[in-house]
Amino acid sequence: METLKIAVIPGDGIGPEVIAEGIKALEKAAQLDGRVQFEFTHFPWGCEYYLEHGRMMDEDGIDRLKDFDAIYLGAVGYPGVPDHISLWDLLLRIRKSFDQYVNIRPIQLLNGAPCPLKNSSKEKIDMLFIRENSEGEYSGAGDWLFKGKPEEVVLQTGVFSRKGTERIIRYAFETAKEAGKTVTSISKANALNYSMVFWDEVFEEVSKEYPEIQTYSYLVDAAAMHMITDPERFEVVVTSNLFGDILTDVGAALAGGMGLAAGANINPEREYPSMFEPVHGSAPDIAGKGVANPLATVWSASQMFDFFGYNDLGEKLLKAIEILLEENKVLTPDLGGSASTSEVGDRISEILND
Ligand code: GGG
Repeated sequence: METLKIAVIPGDGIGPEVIAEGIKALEKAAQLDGRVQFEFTHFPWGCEYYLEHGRMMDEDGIDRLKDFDAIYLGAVGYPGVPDHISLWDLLLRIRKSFDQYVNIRPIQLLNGAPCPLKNSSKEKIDMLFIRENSEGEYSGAGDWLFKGKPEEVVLQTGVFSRKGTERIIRYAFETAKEAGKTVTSISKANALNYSMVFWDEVFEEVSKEYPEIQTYSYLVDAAAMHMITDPERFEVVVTSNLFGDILTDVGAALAGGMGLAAGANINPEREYPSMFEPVHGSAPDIAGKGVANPLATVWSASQMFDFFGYNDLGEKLLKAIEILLEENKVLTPDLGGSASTSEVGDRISEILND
């Protein structure tokens, strides 16, 4: 039996609540199957840790995480710690240190999930967002000059390297090739006259290696509109770090809300651990109430199974989510129900058992 060592960072707010249910689902599916087992090690990193130690994680945290097969993360950010510190010192630090340059976010409307486009005949929503996850608008490069003075100027630099741009676009084409899908590139070359002109050129170049794949290109503003008016046109979508972050929240709204938005931060070369996390944040307004929706975290667990080659288990977990949604009985308040976070996790386990 294979043993996978998973570093668990529950993080802040609802993070620990949803992660507990994700672990429950991973363990149940693995136990019923018998080919794989998990060894979980918890790390108490996050905003509380920051308030005590002045940093979001141990000084040697990145070194310690190297020993794991994967990382399972809940959420980061809490009032009292500036959001840019909590994000950069934990989540983005891990993504960058481990060159997790692919952020895979499925936008898939499962049967039973609520959709604001219901009855509009435009409800076939099955997109796979491939978001560049290592540079671009999230490069961290910039400056803050003449702070507090009338001539104050702030610079935030987007960095688009040839290596970084080529590899994410190529990853999208490889994904589409395997799935027999189209590839859509989303950029903004009319306004961002260096970075996005370059992005479009690289997309054009790489697309020539895949003449059998149909391609489309949209400006990000038009894409945001089309995602709502005609979501069926999007299959595999490749876009930059910031655009991907924003558009996948639009996608989440179409496919059941943030409680159903899953994500995987992948280092495809497997030189370093990859990280699986729900897209949502720490939701301080509902933290500690036991009502957070754990399904996005369970879905991220399904992505973890896929990543390790247990695609049948990944599908089984996704199917369990769909059955639960179709039953329409054990759902958290965001989906119109009155069940608790752990009741949803328990029902997932029961469905896996059936
Ligand atoms: N689930 C992890 C989390 O707390 N994400 C919040 C967030 O703001 N993420 C930004 C990003 O994915 O770039």
